[in-house]
Amino acid sequence: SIESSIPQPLREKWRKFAATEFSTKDEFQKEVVKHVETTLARSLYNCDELAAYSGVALAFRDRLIIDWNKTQQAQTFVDQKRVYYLSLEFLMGRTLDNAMLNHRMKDTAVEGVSELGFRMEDLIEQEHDAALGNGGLGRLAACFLDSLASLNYPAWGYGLRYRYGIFKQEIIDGYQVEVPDYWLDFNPWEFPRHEITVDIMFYGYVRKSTDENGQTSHVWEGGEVVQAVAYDSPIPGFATSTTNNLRLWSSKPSSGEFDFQKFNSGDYESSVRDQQRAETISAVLYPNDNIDVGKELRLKQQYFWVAASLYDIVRRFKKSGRAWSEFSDQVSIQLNDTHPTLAIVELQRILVDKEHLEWDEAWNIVTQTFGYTNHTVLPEALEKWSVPLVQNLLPRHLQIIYDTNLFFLQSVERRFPKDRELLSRVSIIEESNPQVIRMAYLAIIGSKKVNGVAELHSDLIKTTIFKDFVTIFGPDKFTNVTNGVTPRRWLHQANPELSKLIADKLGGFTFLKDLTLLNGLEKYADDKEFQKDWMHIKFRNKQRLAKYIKDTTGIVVNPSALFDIQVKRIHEYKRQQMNIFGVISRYLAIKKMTKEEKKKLVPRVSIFGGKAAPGYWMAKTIIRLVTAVSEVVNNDPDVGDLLKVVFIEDYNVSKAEFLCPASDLSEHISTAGTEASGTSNMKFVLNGGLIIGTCDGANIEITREIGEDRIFLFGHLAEDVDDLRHAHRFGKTEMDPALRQVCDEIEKGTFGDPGVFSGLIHALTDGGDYYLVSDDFASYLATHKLVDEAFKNEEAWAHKCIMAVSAMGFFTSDRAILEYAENIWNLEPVVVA
Ligand code: T68
Repeated sequence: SIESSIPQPLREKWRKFAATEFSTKDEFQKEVVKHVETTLARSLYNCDELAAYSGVALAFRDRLIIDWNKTQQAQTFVDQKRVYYLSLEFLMGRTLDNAMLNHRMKDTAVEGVSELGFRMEDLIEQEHDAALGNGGLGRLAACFLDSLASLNYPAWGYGLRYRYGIFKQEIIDGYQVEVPDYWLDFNPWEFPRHEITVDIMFYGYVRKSTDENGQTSHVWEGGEVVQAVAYDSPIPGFATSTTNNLRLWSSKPSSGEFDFQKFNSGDYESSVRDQQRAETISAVLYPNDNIDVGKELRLKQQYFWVAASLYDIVRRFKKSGRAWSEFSDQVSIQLNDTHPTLAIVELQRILVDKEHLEWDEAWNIVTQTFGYTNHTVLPEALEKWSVPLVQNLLPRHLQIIYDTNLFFLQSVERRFPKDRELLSRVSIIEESNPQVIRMAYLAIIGSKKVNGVAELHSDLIKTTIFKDFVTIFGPDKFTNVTNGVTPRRWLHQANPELSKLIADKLGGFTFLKDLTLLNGLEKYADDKEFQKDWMHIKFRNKQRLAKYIKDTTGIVVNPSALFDIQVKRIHEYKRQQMNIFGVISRYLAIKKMTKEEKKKLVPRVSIFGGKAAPGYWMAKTIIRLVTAVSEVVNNDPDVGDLLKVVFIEDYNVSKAEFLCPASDLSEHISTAGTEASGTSNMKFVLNGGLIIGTCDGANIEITREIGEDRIFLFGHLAEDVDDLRHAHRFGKTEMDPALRQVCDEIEKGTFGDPGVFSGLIHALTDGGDYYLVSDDFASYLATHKLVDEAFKNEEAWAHKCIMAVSAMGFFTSDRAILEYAENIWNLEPVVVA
């Protein structure tokens, strides 16, 4: 039974006056006006768009809360297994539009708002993106939360409540400039739970203590204590009452720590310094994607978040009164990459040091509870923490890691006697100077299952970086769950017209919950009327983007041109440099064309967007080259409409929502074997665009589903990469001639001071062309020619796009979550009445 503070006889009153959800336009409007007038203390005389947005958001928030309370009560009551998704990043974007759509109330709200004197599009724009993530990994976590709720799974997300999310990007004189993203001014979607706090310790020392029975245990004490405060956000499912919880932790000085003695005795400054030191922990998201920097504050963030979350999870489990042996029947914890790996150590510490279980019994529970998802094979991204750093910050955890390693290596030694090489290869501790802890190895050893995020990637981790662990644990511990994206946000919300057109053909919006139903579109792929409607929607989405480009950059682009988009974090492995080199090559070709030749050319708009990590000099240089090329090309009268180059400032989730529907072609062109999955490839195809891409990540499975004729693949295969790199290292290669021309042009100063770009050129030559731009360049250009040819035939193009969308059912995050639930978590849904 659920505990209640209200005695039984008095509960009737509560039930009689229980909050109810608005369901008509009138009721909605009444709620909005009430919130504007009371919650916000405004009136019809001073209600601007922000106030109107706030009123609408608060009205929907009330609906969310009612469902949220119901869900939490129902889930507690049935007391089934829950999954906890631990992620340092949740890239949620905006909430209002998603809440309206998931509650199937947007049409009502649009009309209601319009009668109150506002346009819903304008109100939606008032909301700040919740940008607590870098890129794919953080957005995946957000899509998974949407699917978990939509499929009625009892699930909580746990993360950090950063005061500053990913920085805002400004482009000044062609260069990226970072501006802090303070997003908490007005955030109606979060609920501070000041009563839910956890004290977290750092530093200190470990003391052995012996009790009256002669049992020894470890006591960690004498450290500095920081308090974690919970902030909760409701996560509504689509067309269901299930509303799950995202709990983010914020740091503040623990009540004992903020020193009132100092404060009163005049040492005000140092008392404020203590406060700031505590608050620093959750102050800012590290802005790096696919790179490990190893800073102490990052380690503090990780432990702070993991310890608070585990305390919370264990507290909830203990309330159920079950035996420890049932823990992993009630709890699954998924580790989103290695960032939360300390959770493995922390649970072992709680069970052994606090709950006094035997080591082996505790370790059994731990290894039945965790699952680890790997998102990268790039060596520079694999987390390693320096032993002295951990020794100082988390002395007891280091002991547990050493013991874990010892027991693990002993078991390996028993099974593979005398293979000293193997032991040193799989040791959690790398014998470098200083020694470092290989977090991925710890995550594998402490988890029940390990998964990659696309087939190729899951194969690669088994045959390269984690090969030895497949030998040791057997192949069944390693599995694949190909990523997916939520079709609610990435089709229905981002592209309402296309969603409606599809629903008209398929007889309703059920496809949003069972995306395989899209295959019902196949039979309309040849239908000329349907093709026309389809392409018309694409055109309108391109017009909207053209207007945005004009308004924000002044560049005028022709919406009939082929829109070629590459938007994602800027990284050498993603090869935006190859894209811009290709653009330069096209520019040089146009400069040489006759009038007649120009007439036959398909006009193009090359659109780039994405953030560079602030310390990633090469990535910043790539941005500078794109902006430099755009200045030259866009102003060259020889070129006119045939080629425009645009850099979209500050790419984020809400911009992705209008970019994905507006592409004819998008670029997913990483060096084979480097992009674990990619998820924007899925979003672009789902919105009726084609892709040009390498045989990498999920591109391979997309090809398998939609068919080779509906994707433009090029370049070398992952299996060739080692040999090609080897050839470069030993100087056995010549640069591709077209690429040579591009480099010459840059070096001539056509795009401004060539010194600025020397790093990029250098990477291709003396740098050994690690990302194989030269090797893939000819095939890249040839494939772009095929794209141009294909685009000339509008009907054939429309046919390809429709056929591709009809085969995208596999790439919903619902399918991914079902696979996790069945193969990894053993989780059952809970239906809320
Ligand atoms: C991405 N990883 C993969 N990492 O690159 C992408 N890294 O292929 C995949 O589709 C996606 O994960 C989802 O699986 C990232 O986004 C990071 O952002 C990151 C953040 C911190 C440290 C390291």
